[in-house]
Amino acid sequence: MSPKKMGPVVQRYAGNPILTRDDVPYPVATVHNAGVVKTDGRYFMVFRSHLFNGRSILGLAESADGYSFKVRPEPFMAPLRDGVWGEYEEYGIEDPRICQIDGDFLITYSAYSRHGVRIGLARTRDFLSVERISMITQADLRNVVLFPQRFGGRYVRLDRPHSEISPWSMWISYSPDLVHWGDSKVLVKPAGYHWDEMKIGPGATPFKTEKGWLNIYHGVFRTMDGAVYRLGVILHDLHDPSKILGVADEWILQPEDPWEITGYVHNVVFTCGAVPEEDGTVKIYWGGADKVMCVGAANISDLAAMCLESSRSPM
Ligand code: BMA
Repeated sequence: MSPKKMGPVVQRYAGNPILTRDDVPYPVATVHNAGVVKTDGRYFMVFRSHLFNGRSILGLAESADGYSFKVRPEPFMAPLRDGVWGEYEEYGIEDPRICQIDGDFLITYSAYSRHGVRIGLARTRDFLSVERISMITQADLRNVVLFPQRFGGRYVRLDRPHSEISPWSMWISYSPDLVHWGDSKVLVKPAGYHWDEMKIGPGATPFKTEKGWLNIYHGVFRTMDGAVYRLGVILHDLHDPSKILGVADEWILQPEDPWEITGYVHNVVFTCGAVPEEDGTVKIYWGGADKVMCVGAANISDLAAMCLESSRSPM
């Protein structure tokens, strides 16, 4: 029996939404699409907020239990105004993912400007100060997640280039230094007439399990009523993340709560962060309708089983 038959794969937290604009001590229109990491028993959340001019900045919230978050009085990252950053962050910064590696917390985020969207990489060690490292893509790539370990001495990332010719798919690339990336190849494509047929993109930073790396991603389906964003799960080989062990055929989460169905953009659940816990569950964080933050928990073994036992073809 598939795990889904026994109940929802992701158990929503009864106190959702866990963070809204009312919790932010400076004026913002939304709180959503947050990267989350747990370190020394504390949860750090870097979340996106629209300002009232429609452009986004990143805020920081902290929690002792992963459910109840307190927002810092000042924004964590706002677009810089000078140099290369000023040029490419002019229209705002969005959708942060956090990856803990070698004692650093690396943050990848979408930087928007009149030149398109590209990905910036920043680093913090303490969530107090943050430094920009580099722009790591050219235009028209989004959803960059880093793996929290090196493979053969190289950093590894997943991303999603924009292409008119092929449906928007998930790719992998490698880097010796986090700045220069290459050896790119496509790993997973949207499946025709499937819940993720329009486009897919990496979501949360992948996390290690006994069976492989779990990658919670988003998939989009176009309907007569607009697009629907849902979450799914992919399992990558432990030693070679370019090897796909399975792509769960069924979604794990779709917009159902009122604040997922209605908000800034309707019918969206979008993840940028998940935290595996010692009890065998993972807390998955998602933005609801691009306006609020929500959390739910899933059994890690159920997610892996969905990938291994009822996989659709990756390509
Ligand atoms: C995507 C990104 C996300 C957003 C989603 C739904 O293209 O812009 O930031 O959550 O659309 O609007």
